[in-house]
Amino acid sequence: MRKIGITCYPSVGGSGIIATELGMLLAERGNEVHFITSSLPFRLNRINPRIYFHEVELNHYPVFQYPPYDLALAAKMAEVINREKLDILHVHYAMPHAISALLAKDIAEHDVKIVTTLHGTDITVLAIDDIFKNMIKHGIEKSDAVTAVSHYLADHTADLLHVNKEIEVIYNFVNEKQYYRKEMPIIKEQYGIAPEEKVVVHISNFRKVKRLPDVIQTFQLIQENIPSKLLLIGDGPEYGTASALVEELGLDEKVLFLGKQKNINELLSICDLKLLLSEKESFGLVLLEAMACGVPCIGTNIGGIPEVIQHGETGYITELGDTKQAATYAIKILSNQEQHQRFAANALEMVHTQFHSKEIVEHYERLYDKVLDTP
Ligand code: GMT
Repeated sequence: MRKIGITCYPSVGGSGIIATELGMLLAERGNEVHFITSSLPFRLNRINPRIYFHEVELNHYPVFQYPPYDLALAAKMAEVINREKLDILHVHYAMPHAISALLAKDIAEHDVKIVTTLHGTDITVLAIDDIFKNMIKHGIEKSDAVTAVSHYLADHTADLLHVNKEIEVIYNFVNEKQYYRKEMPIIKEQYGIAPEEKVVVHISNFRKVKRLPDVIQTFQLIQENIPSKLLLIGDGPEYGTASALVEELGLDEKVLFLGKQKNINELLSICDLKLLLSEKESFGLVLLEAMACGVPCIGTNIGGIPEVIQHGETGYITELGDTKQAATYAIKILSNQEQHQRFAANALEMVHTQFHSKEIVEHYERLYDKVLDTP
């Protein structure tokens, strides 16, 4: 039995989902798991006596202009490393979590190995800011092992930071017990969607990089040819731009803004096609979630997306900003039932082979054992 500490951003987001699902699966496999996070991870929904939660408390000290999250986290990590005698501290994000972990390792008396997983946002955003570049490089090089969620991200990190460190690719996964297609036509009815209408979906945190206008413009072309509705699930800074565009294009009746939702698998189960037309995406976990629910996907030729969608097999890859091409592919899938069924079956097959949770968790365990065996 290994004693593993896990740190991530516990709020909604792919990295938090992966870290939490990984922790729950590791506990099911007999490991003792200690989440060290600023609040209870939102996906932590299963009871297991081997799962512990240690809250990083942020007090507002009058002398500090900002509460020092990274330092409070390091202090908490050091406390948990010592008290629980952790073997591994697995942090998600090089910046700031690997840096806090390195500091905690220096402070703690008990020896611990640090494993860092890169999810993309830390590298693509922070590593192009010169202030943080060397710090991220330091966090990566001083970790005992580093993983990235796609080959794209591993290569991009190596090119951008010239890191002297092997970066192992371990793909993301979904919890297959939660993500599967449930036939629930009642949900379609509740949202006012007619049985013959096709449902297109986009799920994200509505950041600019997710290119919501491209999603809406693609849908505009789709609905001219196929009776359909677009579900926009999530919320974020681009909400205003998206809703203005929907109004401008006269699509109010056809685009449903659902906001943040919990039971994504049930919503995905009424969907026929998923669009992810981002300009930055190291993996695109939402694609895998859709594929697990038998939904074919169209994504841009960006980052790790082509590693998740097999062009012409589970969906299509389009060039960034080419909404006409995306719509042509969408209409092709939605108007050909045989092709749709084949893509859906292929997508499920991919989830259960290339991205199977058991294989991925075992991969992480092998990595933990490798670092524990290295003096
Ligand atoms: O995409 C986001 O804005 C959220 C971000 C996160 O930190 O959760 O997602 C990143 O990690 C996910 C899990 O590995 C990946 O599926 C996303 O592609 C990645 N986002 C980007 O690279 C922009």
